[in-house]
Amino acid sequence: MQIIYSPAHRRHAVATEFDGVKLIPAYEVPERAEAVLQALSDRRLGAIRSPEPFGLGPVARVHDQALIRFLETAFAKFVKKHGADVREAYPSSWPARRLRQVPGEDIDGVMGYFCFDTATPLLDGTWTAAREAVDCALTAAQLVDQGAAHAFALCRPPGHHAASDLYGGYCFFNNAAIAAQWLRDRGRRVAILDVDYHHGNGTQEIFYQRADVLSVSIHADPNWAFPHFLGFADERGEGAGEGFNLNVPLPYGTGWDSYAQALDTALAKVAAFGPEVLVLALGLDTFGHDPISKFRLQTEDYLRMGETIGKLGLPMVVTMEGGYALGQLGEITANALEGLLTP
Ligand code: Q9C
Ligand code: ZN
Repeated sequence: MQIIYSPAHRRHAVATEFDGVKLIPAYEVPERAEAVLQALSDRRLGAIRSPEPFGLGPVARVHDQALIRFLETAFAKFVKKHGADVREAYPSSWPARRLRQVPGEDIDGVMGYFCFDTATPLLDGTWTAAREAVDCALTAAQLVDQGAAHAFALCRPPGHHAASDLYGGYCFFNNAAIAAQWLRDRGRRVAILDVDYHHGNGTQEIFYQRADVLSVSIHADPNWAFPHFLGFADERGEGAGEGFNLNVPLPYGTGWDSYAQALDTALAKVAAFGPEVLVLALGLDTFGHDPISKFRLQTEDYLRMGETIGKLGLPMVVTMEGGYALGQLGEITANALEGLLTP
């Protein structure tokens, strides 16, 4: 399995201390990708290569031009307004219920318009890092399009919370959706399976009205988990897309036995769709020791998860999504990929 990695992800790094004082903990940190790279290389899971540049064309197939332009220019505008010592740009207010849904012209209004949470700062290097993460996903898609059985895009920042014109949940561009659309544009029949602990709200929104891409997500029930406002079981797609979205929300404390049942349900839906390629949005935050999550999967369970998904026998583009247990993230990612490769 080829592994696509770019060191550009390091350009997106939030400050963890200020004047020697520790700040509130950051979770989506560069050490994540480095830990995964190290484990995949130690376990000899495949050759590690750099992404090819695909430009913004494939990004614009999924994201609105306004969001793309915003992400390219927002940090500079924020610094211009708030001062050169600012390192992280966050929104300060949002067009919530009963407010007008217009971005306006002030950067603070525009931030709130495009961003849906307080966990996703824009930094000086975010644009570069996010673009390279997309290129990793597209390079993986191209390898699979050219006949590879599997390719793993070590994307950072992750992508599945990013919708056509919204970013958040540590995500800027939806790497998996962009890869899926790129494959569609080459005539491939594509399904997306998202096993990140959090609902893939961005991916769902992007394909919600379409019957040509199946979107399936297994995740913590939004009644008590992020992203809170999407990911319920009754969201099944709309219009032509009715029946082409499946959400499998799971209870607090879910362990492997119930997870395995949910996975069977999800895989049956994927198999019935009859895809030629599966895009697997691989989040590793279902792990029992993940610092922000409440499922109880164990280290060995990822071998079984990989094996179960691998049994579909489909070519697979795998994108890295969440997973924050730095000490074990490399091992569980390697387990999932090794499981996928098990015949
Ligand atoms: N106490 C992904 O896994 N909320 N995103 C964090 C921490 C945001 C997760 C709350 C979670 C975003 C890709
Ligand atoms: Zn997640």
